[in-house]
Amino acid sequence: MKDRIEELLKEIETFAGSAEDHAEEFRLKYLSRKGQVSSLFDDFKNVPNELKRDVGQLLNKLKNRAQERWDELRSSSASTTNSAKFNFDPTLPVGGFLGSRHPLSLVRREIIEIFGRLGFTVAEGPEIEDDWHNFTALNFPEEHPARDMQDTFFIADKIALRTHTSSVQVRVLENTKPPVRMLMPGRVYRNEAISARAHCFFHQVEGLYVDKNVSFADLKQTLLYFSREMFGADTQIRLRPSYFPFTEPSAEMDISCTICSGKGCNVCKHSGWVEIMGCGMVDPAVLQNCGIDANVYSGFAFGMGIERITMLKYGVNDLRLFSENDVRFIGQFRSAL
Ligand code: 2U9
Repeated sequence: MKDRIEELLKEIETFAGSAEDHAEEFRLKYLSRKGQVSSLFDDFKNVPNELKRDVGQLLNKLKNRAQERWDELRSSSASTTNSAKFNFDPTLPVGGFLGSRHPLSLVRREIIEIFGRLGFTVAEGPEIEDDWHNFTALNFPEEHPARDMQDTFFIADKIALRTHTSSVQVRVLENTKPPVRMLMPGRVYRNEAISARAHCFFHQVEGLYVDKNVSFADLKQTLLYFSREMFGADTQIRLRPSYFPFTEPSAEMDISCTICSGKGCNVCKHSGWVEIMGCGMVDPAVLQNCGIDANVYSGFAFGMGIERITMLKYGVNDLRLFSENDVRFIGQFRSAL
């Protein structure tokens, strides 16, 4: 019997079944109720008493080793079956679609990078704002429509989702002695019905430069530089008078149409110009509200929607695409930035 056990110990080490499922074939042959190991246990009762100790030890060794071999065969056959089933080779290098940055992130980074070359740094602030930072410090009169529930998402009395990142500029000015040269990127909220041209949230970048002797000419030159870096060296700008509570004088800035270069097309409604941002000199009352002496300092500010810049730069015609996360859309944007 000892010889038979030794033989089986060797055999199970080199077991190579012929069936597709080697582990099951092994179990049936050695470990099942009618298998060879079990039948040796049945024969054990016939072993003479003086040999029982030695044979018993050897038989237990065979049983344990057979059990181990079965486990080994089961795990190796599981991995081959899975690989074959899913045609998956985990050793292959990663390829195909690795993901991409969201177009709004790309454009936000590019805006920050361009103004960064002019010395602008980035500041961020809370999306839930109080009335002072979002409206009052910025010269919004009590009866201004933006303070209305129909335009702004109020959370509590005099607490709302910010409607612009100008509130961050107020916070910066309250806490910083000029010179201040900063960009405020961030998400803002307005109570609007969602359509191809409007959304209840969008993204802005606002800019602020406050120092002694800052002039409208500085503003104009800064925005010309930005426009040409962003849309190409041939880009022209024009400023049209406008009104904002927080700037005086105020203007809206157009660039020569990115699609037809000013010749006239559907995007520019045949005018040759498209509006990209608002701007102006910071109203002295706003500087005073923030604790800055308007007799010593002056400043300019501007604000733009990142969605609008992205739509013009990449020819996107529906605002909703930016928040749907459809990879057929966002996967088209690749950049080193
Ligand atoms: C302070 C002083 C001045 C920020 C400015 C604009 C003009 C502007 C809009 C453009 C399109 C917002 O995204 S949009 O709807 N913004 O036209 N924003 S000047 O002026 C400030 C801000 C803060 C303390």
